[in-house]
Amino acid sequence: MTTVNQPPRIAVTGSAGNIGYALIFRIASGQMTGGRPVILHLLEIEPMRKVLDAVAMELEDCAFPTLADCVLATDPKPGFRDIDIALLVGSKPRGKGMERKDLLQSNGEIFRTQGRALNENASRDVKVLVVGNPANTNALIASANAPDLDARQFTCMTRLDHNRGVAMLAQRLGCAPADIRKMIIWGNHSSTQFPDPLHCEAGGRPVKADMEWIKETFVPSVQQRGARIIEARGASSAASAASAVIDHIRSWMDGTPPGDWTSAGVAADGSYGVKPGVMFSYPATAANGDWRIVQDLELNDFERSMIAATDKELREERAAIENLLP
Ligand code: NAX
Repeated sequence: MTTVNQPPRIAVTGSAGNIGYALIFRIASGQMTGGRPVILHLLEIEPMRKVLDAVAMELEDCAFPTLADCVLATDPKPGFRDIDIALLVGSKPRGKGMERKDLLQSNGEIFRTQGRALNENASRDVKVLVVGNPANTNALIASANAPDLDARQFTCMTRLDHNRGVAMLAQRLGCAPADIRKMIIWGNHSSTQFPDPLHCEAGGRPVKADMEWIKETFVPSVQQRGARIIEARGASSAASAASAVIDHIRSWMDGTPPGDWTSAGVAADGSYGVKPGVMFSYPATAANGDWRIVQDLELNDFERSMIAATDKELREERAAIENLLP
């Protein structure tokens, strides 16, 4: 296990991929750790080994004073040894003619293997963020296959969706993103997610709800933003996803600011009528390295129906991978 004086060990799977390439240089330069040194564990699959070697060469060439060491691995067992933070980004893209349930199965198997490897090899305090899609269900699988780790150590990423919501609302109101507080992404990181601006404040004042704009423009725009990027760029979001990974981990480690929360996919605990058994994105605060779901928000019928729809999809995903849960 890493001791207090040693740099944290941060593992990134899919290090040679699109998001990996946008992420690891930022981590190596200290942006995830507030300028403190880090040890990177870069994981890939064997066919990508040469590309991974090239990424490692580029890292060397940056001569970052904050990069204390770099470990390369294609096997998660040695790759996850003593790690403090696991960023599970790598997964398979949806192939031609592949059904969503086939993708759930084949990616689920990756996360079962990685959950077991984390259970056996990672630091007992490891913090896990699943980015690879379907992120919520992959996080559920990894957590379920790591019985010696607490389910609270596993999260999935909806921070990119959260940031997209903040940016769009700020644009609509003509203010800066930093003026917006209390955005919420509920549910699955998929097109059923519910970006909810109904509790937002701008410059410390509640934002007046324009239900028509929220229903017709805001919600579908946030839900479809990833697809729009793919359409325009010919590849999925990478730099903004990497930025959201940094934001999620910094919130988790450093805590969320007073008077605000963020969105994070955590194990459902019955809050807001979502029964345990899925990883669900909630409004959440972080303190002392632990997430807490924001309680007692008043929800209207529209919010309740949107939350129920995304919950339903997560139950269906769970049913499709039940065989991967011990
Ligand atoms: P890429 O296909 O560019 O990279 C994925 C990398 O993962 C590849 O290099 C691949 O070799 C590697 N990989 C596959 N299986 C692995 C394994 N078992 N161990 C280690 N590495 C493995 O995809 P990229 O654009 O980087 O996206 C990565 C994942 O993030 C995708 O599943 C994508 O859908 C998901 N996203 C999730 C987001 C979120 O907000 N949760 C937003 C961005 C992104 O769409």
